[in-house]
Amino acid sequence: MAKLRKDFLWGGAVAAHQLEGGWQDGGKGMSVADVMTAGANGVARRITDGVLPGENYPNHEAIDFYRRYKEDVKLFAEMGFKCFRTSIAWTRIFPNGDDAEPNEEGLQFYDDLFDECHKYGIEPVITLSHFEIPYHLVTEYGGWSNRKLIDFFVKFATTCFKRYKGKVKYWMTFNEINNQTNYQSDFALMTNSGLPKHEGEDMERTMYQASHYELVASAIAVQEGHKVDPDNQIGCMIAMVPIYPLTAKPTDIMAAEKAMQSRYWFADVHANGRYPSWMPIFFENHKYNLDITDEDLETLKKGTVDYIGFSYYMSNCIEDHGGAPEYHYDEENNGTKNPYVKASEWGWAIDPEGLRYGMNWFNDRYHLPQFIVENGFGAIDKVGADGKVHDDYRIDYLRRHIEQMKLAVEYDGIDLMGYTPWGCIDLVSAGSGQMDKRYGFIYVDKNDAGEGTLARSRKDSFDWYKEVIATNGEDL
Ligand code: P53
Repeated sequence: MAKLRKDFLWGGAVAAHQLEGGWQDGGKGMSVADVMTAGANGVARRITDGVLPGENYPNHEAIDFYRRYKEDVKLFAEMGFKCFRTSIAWTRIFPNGDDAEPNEEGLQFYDDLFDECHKYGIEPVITLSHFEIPYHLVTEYGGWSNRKLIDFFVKFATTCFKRYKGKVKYWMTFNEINNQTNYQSDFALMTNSGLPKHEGEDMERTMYQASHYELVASAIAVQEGHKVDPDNQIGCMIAMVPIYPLTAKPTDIMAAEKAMQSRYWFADVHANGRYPSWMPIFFENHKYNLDITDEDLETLKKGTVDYIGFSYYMSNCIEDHGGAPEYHYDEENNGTKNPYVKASEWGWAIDPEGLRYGMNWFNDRYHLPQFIVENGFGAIDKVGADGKVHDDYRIDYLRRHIEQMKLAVEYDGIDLMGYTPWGCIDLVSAGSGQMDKRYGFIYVDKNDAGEGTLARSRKDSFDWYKEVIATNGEDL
């Protein structure tokens, strides 16, 4: 029976904009995350027209990792982290996105952070674009609807590959690039692609165009990254939310299959280097007339990824919605409740087997190593009378997912590089902007109202995860 690799990358994951704060420090420019207000459970974040007085922007301070990272990395080391996944805020390196020269102070910050990680033998795992596009690229260029973004991104990526050569080996290009399948969502369009919604614009078409430019940019970055250092491992990052058929009715099966195609074609392009066969037909039937050149298609072929990085939180479910023969997928409205699984307070279906299913699904299609770069349980934590958070519900969620992850390795033969649970330290929720939706092993004293000392403390899950790592996943 196969086992987890000896050098399995246990760690934790975050993104720059959700924990750093210091939104104007060290020459940083404004990103799309800086114009998003705090929402609540069930209340969407608003995207404002620039930073407006009187609004609450939780990412501006976040948990002040920008100043406290040494203390935090020390706690990660205490848990035995082998790796730490974060992103490089594009706006620390190129404050406006189209600057001629990078910002030295921003580059230095990540040098210092990576040095601090290596001090403890912690390998940085870096996402280049994680929901934090320079806001200037949105207002001046229309975000990723503009082909010029390819050059800006490639310049950013190449600057990072060169600067951090020898310090960073594991990279990913675009975080959860397939979230924008939900083109009806202002949040998904803005965070993935810096696309504001315009009245009368077919946002589905715009989403396909923007995604194409991103995939071309990713393919160029992969090639550049390999040129700078052939040891670089550069992956994609896909949000794996399996979509199951509600019943065995053949049209439910077909609706689910087509929904999976609509959500995961991004991975096909990243890994196979070409569009799947249904897509040119889909574009033609919808008269999309996209800007996809022959040269682009060549680039996609040459820039395939080294591994499949993915997040896994939940599964989804669908029934035939009368869409035959195309089965056009509307992510916002086509989902249905799966009667066999319970959901979190935020309505996210808790489905550990879905993780194993997703891993098999990727493996059958791409035959590449995989890296689970996000998984976790967002919950309201209560500090006990003893001053500690007793988060047995989080331990339970993670334990059940790690069990399934191990089965995928042991029985299904999947080559798994590592596992980095999301929000290893409490941080600002991407979807809701809340602080009180927590994922961490480390508690941060700050609430939705922004009150608290920002002090860090260990939850019960901290000690549990430390043991999991120490035994390479044997002691759960
Ligand atoms: P939050 C939606 C569905 C699945 C994953 O999410 C998602 C989202 C966007 O909200 O995002 C990823 O904070 C993302 C992280 C994010 C994390 O999941 O809404 O890569 O930035 O924080 C958890 O609870």
